[in-house]
Amino acid sequence: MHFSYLSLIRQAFAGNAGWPRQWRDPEPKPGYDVVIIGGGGHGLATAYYLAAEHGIRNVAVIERGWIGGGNSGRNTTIVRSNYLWEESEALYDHALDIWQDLSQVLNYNVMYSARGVLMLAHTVHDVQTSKRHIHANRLYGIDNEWLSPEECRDFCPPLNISKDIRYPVMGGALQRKGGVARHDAVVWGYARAASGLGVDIIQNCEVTGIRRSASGAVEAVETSRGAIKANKVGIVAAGHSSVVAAMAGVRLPLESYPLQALVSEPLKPIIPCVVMSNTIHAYISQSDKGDLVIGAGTDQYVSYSQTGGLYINNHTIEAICELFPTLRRVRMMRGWGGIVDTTPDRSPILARTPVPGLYINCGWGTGGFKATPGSGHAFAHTIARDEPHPANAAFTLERFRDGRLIDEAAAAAVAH
Ligand code: FAD
Ligand code: PYC
Repeated sequence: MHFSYLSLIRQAFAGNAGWPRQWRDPEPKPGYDVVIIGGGGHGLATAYYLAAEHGIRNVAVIERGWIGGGNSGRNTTIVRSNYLWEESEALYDHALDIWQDLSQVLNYNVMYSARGVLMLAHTVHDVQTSKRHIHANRLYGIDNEWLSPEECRDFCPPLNISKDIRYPVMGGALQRKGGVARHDAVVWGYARAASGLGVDIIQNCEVTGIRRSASGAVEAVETSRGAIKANKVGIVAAGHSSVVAAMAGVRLPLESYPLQALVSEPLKPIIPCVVMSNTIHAYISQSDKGDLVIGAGTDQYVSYSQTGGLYINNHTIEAICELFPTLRRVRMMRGWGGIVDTTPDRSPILARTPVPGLYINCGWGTGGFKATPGSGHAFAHTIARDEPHPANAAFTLERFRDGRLIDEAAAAAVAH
């Protein structure tokens, strides 16, 4: 991509053959050192760190639609690192460290805002698991603290803590360093910085096959714009990872589910932080434009539909109105779905595969946005050196064979 003031408009018309030459996506070269399949935040961050930190600039990011058109541009932008197990704490905190000065590093305002993530507890079980998380996080040096119902209300004044609602608030776990960032800015920031270092970003180009040599190693990708040779290939195609990996004969333990979100009309500032509730399946924050950004749990059934079931949004809105009665008359403007791929232990796979030269970054399920910088950083290391970075060493494919699972179902914070 070549970026200019009109980049926003051009992204909306990513089939840009009619645009002046300097605005068009590059034609794919016959071959690259590394081809990244998928132009979401994780794929673009990987390309950026390959170029910026490993000096590997002969890189292409192949995107079948437009960059950021997948989950990266569809999520509710929540950033936090309050996961349960040390392996995850290391990975998500690695990302949180990078978020701190990402805007300066990319010279692009990604609007990271550490306004605090408050995860509510509504049952005795919630209280116990939240406190377990808090203790585990503090032992690891991650900030997380328990708030009483009144302290929750003081932190987020519109929150209803009355005792007569269906699931009264019994307290909450607050990670002050958590917050939000602007999802499309993250994509554009990484894309512009990678492009500036020589990475080719090729939109409207679908990968349809992965070719292997007689020795079994990866040698090329087949695309809707012809074959492109590649010494190494990284699959970063959330929601469709298993379909793409199958092109190289690799089976992945993934299921794909729709996950939905919706936004309201813009309002004056009213929700000062992020509030999440796994028990009643809803989470909310307010964007800097003023829209309330609301998300749901996953659909009950596997599907590739980017709409999702209507009942999910009704249920979510009911839950939000119970927690925030003052929002009852707010109008919702838009809703959408994304396809998330989930592993059996709800932790990602970020690793080499049994196919030489083929690497996989997938399985982030409902929670990969927050990981974008850390994931790209660690995945670039894995591809460049053919060995994992310490932050992703445990997130192998083999853990499902060996039973070394990293069970984060409770920490996913979104109902599955
Ligand atoms: P994507 O952005 O989906 O990029 C993958 C790309 O691969 C796509 O652009 C796709 O077009 C491309 N692709 C697929 N197949 C091919 C092919 N054959 N050839 C070429 N390209 C291909 N996470 C959080 O941490 N916090 C949140 O608040 C949060 N909220 C969410 C809310 C919703 C509604 C959804 C759907 C997800 C949410 N997530 C959240 C999860 C998060 O969005 C994802 O984990 C993350 O964005 C994944 O990024 P990615 O770059 O891997 O994938
Ligand atoms: O992982 O924090 C998260 C999240 C929020 C909404 C969807 N995922």
